[in-house]
Amino acid sequence: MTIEMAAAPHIWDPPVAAAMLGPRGSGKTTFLVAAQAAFGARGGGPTLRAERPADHARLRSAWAELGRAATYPPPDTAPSDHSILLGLPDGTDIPARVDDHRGALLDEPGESMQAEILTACLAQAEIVLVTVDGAVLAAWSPAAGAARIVGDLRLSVITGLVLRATAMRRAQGLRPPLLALIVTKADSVAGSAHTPMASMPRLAPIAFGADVTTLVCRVSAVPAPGGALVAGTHLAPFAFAALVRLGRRRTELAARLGRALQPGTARPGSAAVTIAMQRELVEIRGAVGQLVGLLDDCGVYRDGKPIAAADLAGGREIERRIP
Ligand SMILES: Nc1nc2c(ncn2[C@@H]2O[C@H](COP(=O)(O)OP(=O)(O)OP(=O)(O)O)[C@@H](O)[C@H]2O)c(=O)[nH]1
Ligand SMILES: [Mg+2]
Repeated sequence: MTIEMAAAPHIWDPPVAAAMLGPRGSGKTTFLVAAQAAFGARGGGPTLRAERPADHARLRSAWAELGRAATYPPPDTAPSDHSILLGLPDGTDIPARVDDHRGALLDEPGESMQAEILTACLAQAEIVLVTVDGAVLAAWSPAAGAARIVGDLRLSVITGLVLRATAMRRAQGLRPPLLALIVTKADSVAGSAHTPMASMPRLAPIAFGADVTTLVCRVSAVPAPGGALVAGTHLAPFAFAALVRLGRRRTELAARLGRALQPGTARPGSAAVTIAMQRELVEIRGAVGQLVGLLDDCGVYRDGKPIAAADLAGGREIERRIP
């Protein structure tokens, strides 16, 4: 049979591959702990759970420790990987694998063995989650110039690594990774005189270049009295990557469906394939509807220009093209 008839792999196979990168102490591990704490329980809304029970328990106890004694997770001495599930209110689980790289790596010389391993690892990532330390940002004044803070936030090192990973991906025919700039410790930023989010294009121009799709969000991990976390935008980076994947699939399906429905193209069995594609498009629309709201309060950029979250998944343009 033709490619049109071949069963497409399931949309979430393989899981979304995410790599977390940011300086030592910028809040990577705490972000993961807080994300699961805020959204770990099923209660009708979206959820974020570690797939492995031991991982789930470890993240939960790290949060309990944070709430009880304001003790944050210790600095990492090795990378850790987490298989997580972003659960949508309708019960759909979107799997992702998150590699949390220790920030100390960014202080090592660029040509070290570890940096080579890190670049190879980043080249596998569909999305790179860059933690931008909100406490460092809050202490900065834009009038002081960007050079020093770009160094403090390790954004120049990160840019170099992302560029190398992008080149490796291109050599394999893969797109550049999506980028999420996660401003952590948003509680520290709250009172600052400038708006750090607005400074991002100046501090991380790589995220606003041609052919790059970027999310800018902020998160905080300060437990409220009683231990609950004031829900924030912790799910946004995962929802963002999911929306992009859904948008690509939707575009591909809409084109295939358009071809299949052209008069004179019917082949044996094609009615079943057409119905399956239409059904999948309906499912995609449902998932998109549940994900878009998770990007409220975030900035989404493509080629350096702000776009609506719905446009990540094709938006109205693709809706018009679906037969
Ligand atoms: N005020 C505030 N402090 C935070 C927050 N999140 C993290 N911190 C502080 O930042 C420190 C470092 O956080 P981690 O999550 O361990 O940082 P990391 O990026 O994983 O660091 P490495 O493992 O060394 O790469 C914590 O020990 C806290 O002191 C936050 O939301 N608000
Ligand atoms: Mg860590």
